[in-house]
Amino acid sequence: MVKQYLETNPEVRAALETGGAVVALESTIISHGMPYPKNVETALETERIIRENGAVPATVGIIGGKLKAGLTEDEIEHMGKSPDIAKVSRRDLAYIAAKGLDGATTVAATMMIARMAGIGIFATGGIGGVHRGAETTMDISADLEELARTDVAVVCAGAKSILDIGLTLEYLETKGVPVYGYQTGEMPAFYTRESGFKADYRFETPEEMAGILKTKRALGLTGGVLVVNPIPEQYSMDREAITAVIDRAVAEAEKRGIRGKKLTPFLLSEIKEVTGGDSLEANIQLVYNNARLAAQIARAAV
Ligand code: PSU
Ligand code: MN
Repeated sequence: MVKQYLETNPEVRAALETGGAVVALESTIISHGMPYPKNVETALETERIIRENGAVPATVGIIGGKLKAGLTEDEIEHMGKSPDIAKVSRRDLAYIAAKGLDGATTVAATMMIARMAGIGIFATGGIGGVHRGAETTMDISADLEELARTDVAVVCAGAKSILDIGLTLEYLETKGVPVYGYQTGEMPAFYTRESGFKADYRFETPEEMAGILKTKRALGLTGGVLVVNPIPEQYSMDREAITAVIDRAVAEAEKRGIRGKKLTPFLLSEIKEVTGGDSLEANIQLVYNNARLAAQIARAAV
């Protein structure tokens, strides 16, 4: 039984039972995406923003083998501070639960646990996707397959150009995952508002997006939806400068032979080193921006 492993915290459960708005959040971004203590501060502030916008936050992670929909403050601190929390995607879930271990959930695993708990909206920074050079490495994030199969709307700031954004969009199209741009017709590139690639559809208000999600449900269409929300102008980075930094990070990873689940965290930390923290600040601000939009969509959807 799923119940044996899934623990939905009382506040989240109460909101779900009374038809309230809930927004899921991931924990890989805490354990493997940002340094301590900024990671914990950011996670807690993200939860506050969701509350401020009328929804209940549910930060997802695995503690002692329990799949938690809604971590406590102490558990978030633990996720951010402990150096050896496993990065958990779909393939890792059963092992970590069976062994009673701790795990930080990626977009893929967070979508799975959100769905088990009955949460339909999830906010994060950026998704994983098709890595550059995937035509030889076959490095394609399990996040994309999860978007194909699991019925959760993911609000993000697009994808970093550590990925091949064009191929990522092609993959999503093949899998039938729509990309909706909030007040933009562009696919944003995380640190920048533009990528040169198009989103599938543009929407103007949270209510409009909630209406589309309702129609999708009424049609019995399962699978994920990607909502892309560009980083606010005042925090966006210079496209050329960040592209050069990312290119160097990708080359460095290749030189050192870094592959598999270590690749994304390595690239993120390289970028942070080179930009001296500017990229971290941009990352934090775009997460807040996504949390706000996700809470507004969740409220309009109930
Ligand atoms: N991209 C980011 N920041 C992140 C991640 C991706 O800009 O923190 C994390 C997310 O948790 C995402 C995961 O689900 O990395 C993807 O890892 P991989 O490429 O190994 O599937
Ligand atoms: Mn990968």
